[in-house]
Amino acid sequence: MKYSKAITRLPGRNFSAGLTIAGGGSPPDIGRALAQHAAYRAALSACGLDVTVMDADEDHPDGTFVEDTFLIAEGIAVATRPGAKTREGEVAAVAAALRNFVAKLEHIRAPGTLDGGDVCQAGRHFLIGISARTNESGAAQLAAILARHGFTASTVDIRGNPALLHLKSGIAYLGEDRFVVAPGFPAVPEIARFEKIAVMAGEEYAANCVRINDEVLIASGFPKLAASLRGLGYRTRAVGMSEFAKMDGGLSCLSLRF
Ligand code: CIR
Repeated sequence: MKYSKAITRLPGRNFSAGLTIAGGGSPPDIGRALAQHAAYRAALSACGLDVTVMDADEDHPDGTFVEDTFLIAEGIAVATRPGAKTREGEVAAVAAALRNFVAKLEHIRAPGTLDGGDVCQAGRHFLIGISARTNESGAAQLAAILARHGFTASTVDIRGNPALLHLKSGIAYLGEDRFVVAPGFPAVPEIARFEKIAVMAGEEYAANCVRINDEVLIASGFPKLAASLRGLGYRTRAVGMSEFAKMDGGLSCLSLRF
């Protein structure tokens, strides 16, 4: 799939007040987070994307994780209903930014909840994670919208694996019938026929990588996965993610790509 655009949102001064289960360690440094965000945007541009940068949302400390607010796929834009109460208010501003690019927006409605991080597209099929953030109703609503557009969908319950905040914390689709899969990710019958690139223990965070046009964006500091990807012929581009990782954010969640 060829992408040409991305939407991103700057982290705000309140960034360290966001949700975290990883937490516990040192809080993120906002200066370093802004520098990493700039490098991330530069990487998206280098992959050929036109990058929109939204102002920080000082009322929503997790607002920089824009991926959770929308699901965008060929001709479809679905406003989510984030599963964390503190994140519900993030959607409206992203919807406004998207209206510059997309004619029609669809919506997940109560009692459904859905985070974009729980949705992984693999060609014409979507995996939807049932998680602490995405419930059965949200997944069913998204599956119905996707079906109207000719896509199929199935769910994966990740609630048994506390290391996975979202589905895409543990899995990424690269194209060419290939997934990157973190250790401990549940078996998914719908993707049994696909090739799986195993992420090594200790490199779990890197499973959240992103194929963008001819490159794979990967968090820096994970040499084994980078080497496996290069061995398969992918061009990799590493981006520093330390400050976003402290708030449980991965590479994919910092942008909406379309
Ligand atoms: C949260 O807990 O919602 C944020 N601190 C991190 C969200 C990361 N999003 C993602 O992986 N798609």
